[in-house]
Formats: sequence, C-alpha cells, structure tokens
Amino acid sequence: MSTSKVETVDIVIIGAGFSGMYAIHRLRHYNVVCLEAGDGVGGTWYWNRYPGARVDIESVEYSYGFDETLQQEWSWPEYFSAQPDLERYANHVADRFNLREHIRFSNPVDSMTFDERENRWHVYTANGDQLTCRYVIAATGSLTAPNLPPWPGREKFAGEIYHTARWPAEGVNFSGKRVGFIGTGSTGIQAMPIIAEEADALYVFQRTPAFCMPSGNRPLDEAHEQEWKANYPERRKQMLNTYGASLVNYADRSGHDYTPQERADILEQAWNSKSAFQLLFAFRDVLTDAEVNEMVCEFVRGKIRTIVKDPATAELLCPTTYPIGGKRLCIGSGYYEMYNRENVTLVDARTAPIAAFTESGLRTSSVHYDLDVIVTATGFDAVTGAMDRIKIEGCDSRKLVDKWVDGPTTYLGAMTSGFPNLFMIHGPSTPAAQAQMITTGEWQVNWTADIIDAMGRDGFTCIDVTPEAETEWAQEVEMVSMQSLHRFADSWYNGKNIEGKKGGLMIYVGGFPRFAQLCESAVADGYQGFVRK
Ligand code: NA7
Repeated sequence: MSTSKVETVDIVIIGAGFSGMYAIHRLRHYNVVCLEAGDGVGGTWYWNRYPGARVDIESVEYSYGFDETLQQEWSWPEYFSAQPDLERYANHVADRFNLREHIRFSNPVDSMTFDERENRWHVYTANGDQLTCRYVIAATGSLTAPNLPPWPGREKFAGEIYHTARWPAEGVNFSGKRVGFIGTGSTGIQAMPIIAEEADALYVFQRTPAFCMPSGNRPLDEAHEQEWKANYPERRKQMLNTYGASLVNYADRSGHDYTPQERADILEQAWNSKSAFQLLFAFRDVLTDAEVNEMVCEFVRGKIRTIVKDPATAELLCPTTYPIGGKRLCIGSGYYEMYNRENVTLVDARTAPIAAFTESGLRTSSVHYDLDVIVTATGFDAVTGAMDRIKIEGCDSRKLVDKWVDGPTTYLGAMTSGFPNLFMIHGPSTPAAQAQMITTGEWQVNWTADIIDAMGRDGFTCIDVTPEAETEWAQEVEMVSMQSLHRFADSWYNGKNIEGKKGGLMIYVGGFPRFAQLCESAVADGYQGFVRK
C-alpha cells in the first residue's frame, strides 16, 4: 500500500447528517474531513424520501439552535416538517456555513484501524481514499442500515421492490398498481395513506399492530413561530431540561389520581392536542406504571374501534402485546381511517407469516398475493448497524463487531474501550430517539469537542475509556431501564426487531437531563472512567 496517497488530517467525521454537519462546524478550527455515503447532506432526511416522510417532533424544536441568526431567519412551513423541507434546511445550513468544503460525498468509510504507536486512526473509504487522523467522530445515525426482509425469491419477483429508506429520488408511480406493503411502524403508517390514494389496491402485511396518534399537522401559524423566536435560546435550554428534550406538556400527576371519567377527558384532550407524543405524557407514569399504561392502551384501542368501520379489521389493528410507548409511538395522519377505503386490505402476517417472494407477488404460509409493487418498510438494524458495517479495528487488532457480538458496550454512549480516540454521537446507550435528536446531537457534539479541545491543551494524544467504566455505565443503563416499560416491547430499541441480534436495551431511558449530567460530571471530576495519555 503506497503511503504517498495517505492524507493527514486532524479529525474524520463519518456522516453528514445533522450531527455530523454540526460537528464540522464546531470543529472546523481543526483540519476536518467528513466522509458521507450519500451524495447530499441530511442523513436520515436524505435517505428516507418515501411518500409521507415527515418528522414527528415539532419543527421549531427539531432544528439547530447553535446559531441565533439561523434560527431567527429560518421559517418552517408546517408544524411537522416533511422530508423535502428537512432536506432543504440541511442544504441551506451546509451552504450558509460553508460545510461542503469539508465533505466528501458518495464516499462511504469501508474500514479503519487504530495505530497504537502513533495514536492515530487510519481510515479507508470504498472509493480508495486513505486518511490518517487523530480522532474519528462517528455521526453515523441510529437508523441508517436498512433491515431487508429475509424471505427467499426476491430475484424472481418480476415487479418493483423498494425499501422506504432507499427510495428513488424520482419517486414511484403507484397508479393502477397492486401494492404489497410490509411494515406498520412509524414509516409504514406515514407512507401507506398516501400510497392508498394512488394505488389500485393496497395489501398491508401486518406482523405487529402499531399504536398511532394523530399528528395534527397543519401550516405553522405565525403566532406560534413568533412565540418561539422571541425566546429561542431560553427554550433550547428548557428543552434540554426535559426527559425527551422537547417542550411537550409533562404531567406531574399519576394516572391513578383520577376517576375514570377524568382520565378519559385528559386522554381525549391529549389525543386532540395536535402535539405529538402527548398521550405518553398525559400522566407522569404512562411509561413506568403498567396499569396506567394499559389505561392509555385501552383508550387508543377504543379510538381504533371507533374509527375503523369493519370490526374484524379494527380488532386486528388493536395492539395487545406490548405497552404503548414501549416501542416508538407512531404519529400519523389518516392511518386508521385508511382502512375504511375499499382498496385497502389488512393481511395478518402474524398468523400466516410471509414465506417467500414469487414471480408474481408474495406468498404467505396460507395465501398467494398477486402484486405489481412491493414496498418494505421493515425498519433498520438500528443503533449499531452503521458501525457494524464498517470494519473497525482497535487496539490489539480487535474488531468492533467481535467486541459487540453480545451487544454493544460503551461508556456514556460516547466511547468503547479498546478503541481510543473514536467518539460516537447518538451511540449505543445514549438517549438517541428517546430525545429530540438535533438538539441533543448538538449537545453531544459540544461535549465531545470540548474533550478534544482539552486533549490538545493538556498535551495528550490518546483518550480511551476503561472496561470498568463501561460496566458501570451498563449498570446505569440497566437500572433506568428497569424503571421503564420499554423492556416489554420488542423493537429496534432493544434489537429484537432483527433476528439473532443480541444485547439488551440500546437506548438510555433515564431521560436527557440525567444523561447529560452524568456526562458532564464524569469530565468535571477529573475524567472519571477515561484514560488520557
Ligand atoms: P420499525 O419501527 O422498526 O418498523 C418496522 C416494521 O416492519 C414493523 O411493523 C415490523 O414488524 C415490520 N417488519 C420487519 N420485519 C418484518 C418481517 N420479516 N415480516 C413482517 N413484518 C416485518 O421501523 P420504521 O422504519 O417504521 O421506524 C423506525 C423509526 O423511524 C421510528 O421508530 C421513528 O423513530 C422513526 P414487527 O413490529 O417487528 O413485528
């Protein structure tokens, strides 16, 4: 391997999604290169361009706070922005802050190895670029690696097959087509109502029904926007002091404190609040008390039975096997109503699982469906998927996939021992999607950048974390998970959506303020759990 082609930089950032972009900005006083697999910025909002793709957090919150002029000048057209607006925003930020000069597009990282003598990473891309750097920041995203369905015969199918996370930029024409749609998570419930309007027939293959709350999306009214803009810095601070880094109304009373009628009224108000996720915070213990949770579940089942006219379809749509909020609550528009359309058929893929693609469609264990288009919204090999797909070798040539074979281990979700100078943003056992990801991503980038800045000031070139610190962090993650109901749902939060994937909950559910405080105090207390040299 020729060394003449090796480029020496200070920091390699992997991924030009929202966290990676901010990392470029925050760390541009170093020689920074960002390597991005796609040919544009925006990460999740670059790849997920399926019909109906829309953020489920209010856009005034789900946006950058690092630059007051940016947040004053930018206007979102809707409360919950659609993918094209989010991608437009990402491009605007990239241009406004001249981030593109640091980004190499269509240049995925293939492998990286740590050189213990030099305390440097060597990074190799699929395009043949070779870089050496002091630090790597993996801003690879929690939902990056699509989970492709396992059934045989894919190559035989004569029609079109799509995964929602790899949607063609030119769109898909569904008119006059028989469409099979697999996956009823957040993605499916957004895409299907739109596809149903265009397609001849839509067959929904449902393995597990979703709890879905109406988003109440609407054009953003000026008064609401101005209210935010009048106090943006203060509101960003307040957000970081809430469980999910979002200013929904967090109730302080238990669901047990009310009469059934009072509870019903509160839940009705939450359902109609036009504030996503409000159902989960209508009582302070929806996510921690199984009985209260079941009251909310039953409320939603009541809604499904009222909205969906065919009783058998309504019953099949009622989730009964996991707590609401245990997997991410879906936020939709007209999802349950869609089942009242003549051209939509709900197929029970739990009782009769999909067995194979065929030349003309899909075969379940009991029936064959003739289809022209198959859409898979089957989710992601989440949290670890993007990192696992890069061949990462740390100290003693140890591979990250081997270290994480029984599940990811980290300290503060930021580093994993034996892989020095490698930082992760929204890594395993951070709050990730339990908290608003742009604002908390900015926070994590700042925390990481401060550590990197201090390394130079203090004259160190290598930072690692101890295995003991990792064990303690795992105990903290487990302890807070035992206080929540998330462990009772199989989902991407715990890897149970992927067959054979090991490990427990990969998300920190102790709330963002506690997470941030633990990160801050570890550094302030003399880099507890870290080793710097
Ligand atoms: P999710 O939430 O992981 O949903 C994936 C869906 O695909 C879910 O309904 C799965 O059913 C279904 N699925 C996956 N594999 C299969 C197979 N083999 N057969 C039938 N059905 C299957 O991914 P999304 O993309 O919707 O959302 C991800 C996140 O994006 C979301 O949490 C938000 O944060 C935004 P299952 O429930 O596993 O039975």
